[in-house]
Amino acid sequence: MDKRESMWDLYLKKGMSRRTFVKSCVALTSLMGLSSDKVSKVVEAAEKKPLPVVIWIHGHECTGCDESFIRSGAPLASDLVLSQIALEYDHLLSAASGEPFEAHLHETIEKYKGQYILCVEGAVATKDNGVYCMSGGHTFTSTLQHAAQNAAAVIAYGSCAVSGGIQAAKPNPTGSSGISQFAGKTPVVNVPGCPPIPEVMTGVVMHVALFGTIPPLDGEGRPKQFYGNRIHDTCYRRPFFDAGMFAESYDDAGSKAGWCLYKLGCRGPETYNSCGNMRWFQGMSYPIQSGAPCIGCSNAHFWDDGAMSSRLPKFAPPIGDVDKIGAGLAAVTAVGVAAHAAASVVQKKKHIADEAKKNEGAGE
Ligand code: FSX
Ligand code: SF4
Ligand code: F3S
Repeated sequence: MDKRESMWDLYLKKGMSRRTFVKSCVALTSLMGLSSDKVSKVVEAAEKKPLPVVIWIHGHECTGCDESFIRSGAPLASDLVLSQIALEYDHLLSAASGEPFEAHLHETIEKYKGQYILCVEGAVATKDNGVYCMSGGHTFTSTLQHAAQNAAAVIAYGSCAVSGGIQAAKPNPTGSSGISQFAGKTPVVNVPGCPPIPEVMTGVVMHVALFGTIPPLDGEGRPKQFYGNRIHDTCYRRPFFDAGMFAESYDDAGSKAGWCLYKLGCRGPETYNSCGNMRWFQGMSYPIQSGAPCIGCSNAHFWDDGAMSSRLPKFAPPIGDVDKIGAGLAAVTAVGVAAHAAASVVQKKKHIADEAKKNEGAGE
């Protein structure tokens, strides 16, 4: 096989400084959820390891995942694609098309057998021998099987690839499912979300690329560093949940003042993802910050689970109990436990309720 360049080789070739290289390695270390004492290991790997060959295929989906990925801010997707990985094939990003493009896919698989990372977006349409999802004259099922079984690792990118997504929603006319059953013995990393946070994808790809292993996974095959917390655990509206202060409609004064969106069907209490701490678009915002409840887009079968309805989350107190939480906190205050925290919450509740009344009055 020809000698492939490392990330450092490429930085040198482009005339980029050692300082820029080390800065990129520091950024990658934090992106992979590693502690700062691992920076030297990342630098060493980035100096020596050849750029990872990545093949990126798309099945039954909306392409929103790749659209999310190309908006990765830290690192920029362009830096990743041009300087940190060797992206050999991508249905969306490659300029080539037609027979030479398809031939290149098969050549890459042969040439880098057992070494490349396969990123997969979209579900597999299994019904009627896979005819509902075809490209280049092949069913996606056969392309996926061939590419996955010869890969070093497979990354199932997006809820469609992980569990079938909207294609698998009832009545699932195409027999769509997630991809893992088609990967043979190749390890699969699940990165759910519709779409997932772009920097999460970058972090997972670079972890496999630089360390040659998949990151630590939870019981559902998701990288622990990104899916270890519920949205509810890191939500900035959480003090209002604890105080029993809930928005009653999308645009009421409470919603605008940051009250909890639980009564509007927020799935934060049952959804694991990093939206609350990483946020989107370089930390700019995320659904709850924009006034929309979490619809649980990282959960399997969230479409069938009433994602767009105001059904209350399964793993939180029933609404009657939730309404009592604020009163419960006040009682706790009375016996002097967590007095300051609870009192400030109750005080805030009164203050915000007064403000909300004022605003509503002003709006009439
Ligand atoms: Fe699914 Fe992704 Fe949702 Fe769309 O590739 S996870 S429908 S954002 O595009 O597959
Ligand atoms: Fe945040 Fe939703 Fe939890 Fe309320 S229910 S605290 S809005 S995650
Ligand atoms: Fe999805 Fe909920 Fe985050 S809807 S984008 S997991 S806040």
